[in-house]
Amino acid sequence: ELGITTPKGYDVSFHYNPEMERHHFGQTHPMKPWRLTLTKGLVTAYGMHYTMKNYTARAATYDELTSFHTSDYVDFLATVAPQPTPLDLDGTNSDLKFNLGGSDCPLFEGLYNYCSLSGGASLDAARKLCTKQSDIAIAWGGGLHHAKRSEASGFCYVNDIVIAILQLLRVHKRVLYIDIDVHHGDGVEEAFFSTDRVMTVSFHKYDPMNFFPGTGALEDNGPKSEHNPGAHHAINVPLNDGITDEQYKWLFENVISRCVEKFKPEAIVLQCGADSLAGDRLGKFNLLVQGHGSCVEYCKGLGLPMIIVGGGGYTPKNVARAWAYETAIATNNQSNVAATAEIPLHTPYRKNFEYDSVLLPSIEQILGDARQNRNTQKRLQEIIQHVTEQLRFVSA
Ligand code: ZLM
Ligand code: CA
Ligand code: ZN
Repeated sequence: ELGITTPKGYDVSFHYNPEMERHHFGQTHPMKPWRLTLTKGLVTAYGMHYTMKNYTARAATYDELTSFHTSDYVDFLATVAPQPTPLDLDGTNSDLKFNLGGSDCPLFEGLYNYCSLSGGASLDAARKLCTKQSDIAIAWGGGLHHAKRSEASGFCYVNDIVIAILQLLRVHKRVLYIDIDVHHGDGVEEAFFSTDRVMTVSFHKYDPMNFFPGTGALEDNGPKSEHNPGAHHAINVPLNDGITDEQYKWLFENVISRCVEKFKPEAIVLQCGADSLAGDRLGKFNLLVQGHGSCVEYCKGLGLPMIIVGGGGYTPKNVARAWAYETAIATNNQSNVAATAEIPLHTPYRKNFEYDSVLLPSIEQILGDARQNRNTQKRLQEIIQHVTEQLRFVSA
């Protein structure tokens, strides 16, 4: 063991079910549930499990799933037979029922179990916050932000985040949702379009013709119909490829501090999609584990009860690095992680880690050369300007 002492700090809980990793979307599908096993392996290798409460997440019940989703949709998810991955690779097959069975959202073996486990973990996390048994509750198996009330979308079938936020709203007046996945958090945004009790903030790559899901423009701040209390409560931060740690951290802190100041949330849900890291199979940012983690650090520093969920992340070893590092931030184990920059030898998954087996590889180690940064400082200033103007309409 590494001689880890229990650091003073927040009560942290970790909600995980090893059953999730047994599910496969298909041979070459980007979403690999075993990245959760890799994450848990690293967390354990560093001894972080001694400094938080560990819960085996249960499956969400039918009633819990239908707190957001329609029963038609959940019934179909529960009963539809698994189907082989379709050959229709462009996924433009519009006669799919509930958008299920295309190449993005295949009908694989055990799908309903997988969805319920993801939902159960995030919901357990929410309940721990509601009862004040946890200050920070972590559910890396959640974060599936594209799922709609009655439709699967972008590798997401059940929106565990919406279900968890609905639970938080039983106890907390206002919930701030923050999404650092490289994709727009459209499902969560849409679910809370008509309430002023949830503010959603998504940072994402925005290129409507070429990048999924194509929504989340700077000017999209919630439907501005006359009597919609939810207007102005959707904040979008559209970005281009190549953004660096320094820019992202600066933008994140500027945007989030303003949101917190005006909206005065009583709880935070942070979606930590790791496809915003450099070297991701789908994302093209230049973020290091440190830059991604600085968002978790900043949110923790706000001192509000917080749920941390996963999300995207398609280069499994980098996902595990980021989520282990972020677990360390939550549990105050950061110094242990930094001091042991080399991944501990006894991790059973060490063979999965390249780059000399370090936890915090440099951009050169990951990419050879950084991607060209297509974000100008001027544009980032404009974003902050627009967000500030939107927030004039928001009050606690
Ligand atoms: N084609 N296989 C992010 C969700 C992103 C829609 C274009 C599918 C893929 C992708 C699937 C093995 C989160 C789109 C893409 C080809 C229609 C997306 C199966 C490769 C594969 O090799 C693949 C046969 C597949 C899917 C790439 N799909 C890349 N990008 C997006 C969805 C989810 O990270 O935000 C949260 C978990 N879909 O661009 C198409 C339009 C389907
Ligand atoms: Ca996002
Ligand atoms: Zn994503």
